[in-house]
Amino acid sequence: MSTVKSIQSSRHLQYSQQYERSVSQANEFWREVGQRIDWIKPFTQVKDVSFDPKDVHVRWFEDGTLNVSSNCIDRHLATRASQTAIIWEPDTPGTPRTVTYQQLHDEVCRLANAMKSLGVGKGDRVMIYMPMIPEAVFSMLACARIGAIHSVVFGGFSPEALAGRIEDCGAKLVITADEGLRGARPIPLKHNVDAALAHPRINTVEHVLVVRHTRGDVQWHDDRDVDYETATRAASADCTAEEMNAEDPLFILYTSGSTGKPKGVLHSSGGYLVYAAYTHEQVFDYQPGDVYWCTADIGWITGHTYLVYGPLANGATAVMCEGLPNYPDETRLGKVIDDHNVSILYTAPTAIRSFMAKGVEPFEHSSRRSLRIIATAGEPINPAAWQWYHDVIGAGQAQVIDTWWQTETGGVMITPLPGSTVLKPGAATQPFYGICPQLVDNDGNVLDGAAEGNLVMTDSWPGQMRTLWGDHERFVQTYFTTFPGKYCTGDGARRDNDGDFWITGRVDDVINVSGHRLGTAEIESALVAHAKVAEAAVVGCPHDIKGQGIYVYVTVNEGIQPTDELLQELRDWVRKEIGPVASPDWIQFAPGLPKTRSGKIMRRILRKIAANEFDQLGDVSTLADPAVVPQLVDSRVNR
Ligand code: 6R9
Repeated sequence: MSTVKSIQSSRHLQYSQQYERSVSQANEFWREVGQRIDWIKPFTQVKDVSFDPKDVHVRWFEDGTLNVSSNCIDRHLATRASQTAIIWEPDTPGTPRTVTYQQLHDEVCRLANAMKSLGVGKGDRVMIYMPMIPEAVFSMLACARIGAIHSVVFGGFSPEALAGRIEDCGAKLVITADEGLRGARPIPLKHNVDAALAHPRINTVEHVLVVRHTRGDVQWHDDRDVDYETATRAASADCTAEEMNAEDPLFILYTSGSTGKPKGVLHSSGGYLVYAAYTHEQVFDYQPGDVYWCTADIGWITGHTYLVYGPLANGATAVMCEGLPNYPDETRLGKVIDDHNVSILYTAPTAIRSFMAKGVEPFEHSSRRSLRIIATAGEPINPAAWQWYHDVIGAGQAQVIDTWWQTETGGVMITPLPGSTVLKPGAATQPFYGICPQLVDNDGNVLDGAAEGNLVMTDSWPGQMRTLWGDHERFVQTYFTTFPGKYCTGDGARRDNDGDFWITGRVDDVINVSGHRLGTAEIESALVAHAKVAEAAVVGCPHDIKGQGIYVYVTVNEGIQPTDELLQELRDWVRKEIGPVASPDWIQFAPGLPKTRSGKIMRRILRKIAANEFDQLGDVSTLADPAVVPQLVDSRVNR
């Protein structure tokens, strides 16, 4: 034990020294880190950044050129052509499919050539709406190879949501599959694409490339739909990688904000890849030979950075699982770990809590001895789930790494580093190298020492988003005006006496359901679009498994009866408008909503009622009609 401690303290010293240098000599530090990827033309400029609201810009390595797909594939071929890049686990347990780096090269090149012959080129946008199959990874890398900008949409989003994103980015091509599978349940992806493209306002899509995955029935439009297999088999397995500028966009990923429609977060090629590869190595202590499993869907940023770009840039062997890690039952997770000798596991607190609810028995069927690092992301992890992750899934021997970050940050920002940080259940602990977090109060005053406040960043890092697609003004407004000159994360955090950060959750109207980010405004606007709804207010509410659940208050139009049928109708409506991810957990018919005299809904009160915290409603006397509060308390949904 004492040796372990002394190793830890010496590594901790290493972290402190390295961190100190990474911020005091940031240019030199990132110049060195930037060498870890292959540049076609090496960069000379490291950084050109301003957070000043009058002129926000973020540029890294801006005179360098590279290709992201060559970095993830070609440069490994000399030494790892026959090494497995991807181990794919099908939804229903069966024979896993493996893809070597050579095969990855050939598949990506064929697809890149097929895309070119469909007229897709540098700067064009390609929508990827795919199940978790290797072709999804090929699609992302094929875009990168020819300089097209991909935008992956999670398969759990509806045709409406997909249409909105296609329209926003003006996609030329959609890549999809006939169906996806999640726990043996088919997801009608191609059908959803057809429905999205039926919207008259969508007129940019020329082709839909379709992978025959389940071979389920789909409608076929000869003038538009192209069979993936046919198109790629006809194409050459060589495709010269496009020389891209470091600042050329790599992808757009839509994420929810506190207001309005989803935002198209734009990431760059050079800075993003450097940050993805470097954090993947450092945060997970990735070493050659490790088998690494990230359970995130590629529809989320975690899937982008830590299932695809980070691991492949580092030449790793990555496990990709099509379905749910608890399908057909809770023994699956452990079986996959044992079968492939997984040494690094990265998952979400919500998954851990759902395993925890089923107890330890399923884990008696596997040893999980191969695990060295077990990490989480996406939402705060409660100490009980942290401990369970460590004791049961990690068999008491793996280190728990709780990583805090966002779609916007591109990679992990606040995290323990294996072996060098003293772990605390529930704490994201220390800033990663080069990251400058600060806590400020609501007036922007800097809080020192042990304190709780708004989490902001005072300086840039290479993985930072560059803008919002087509709306730089909204980018500036959303992230740089609340605390001028600083990047506002939208999260609250507490710093303890050791300087460790504990993330307390969103301070805005974003809710986090099973690690999926949803804007309350988005769900509200879907609800009020229903003919029977007059008004709606949505709040997050504690949920044992999901972290937060969706609690909806609805007032109905004159003459409409608040029936159980209507409840179901509204649930189905939200699923149709946004997708199953946004399905309300609780809906309460409300006679009225608590509003200020200026008409602003007091969500604070609605949150307390939903959470059964009636003694903490605070001052309600400023409401236009305080009498609605006891009525809402009386008619609340029993949870
Ligand atoms: C990577 C990802 C971002 C929001 C973020 C925060 C929450 C993520 C967390 C965490 C506490 C952690 N979040 N990781 N909260 N501890 N380790 O999830 O990106 O989907 O954009 O969500 O998720 O609230 O602001 P994204």
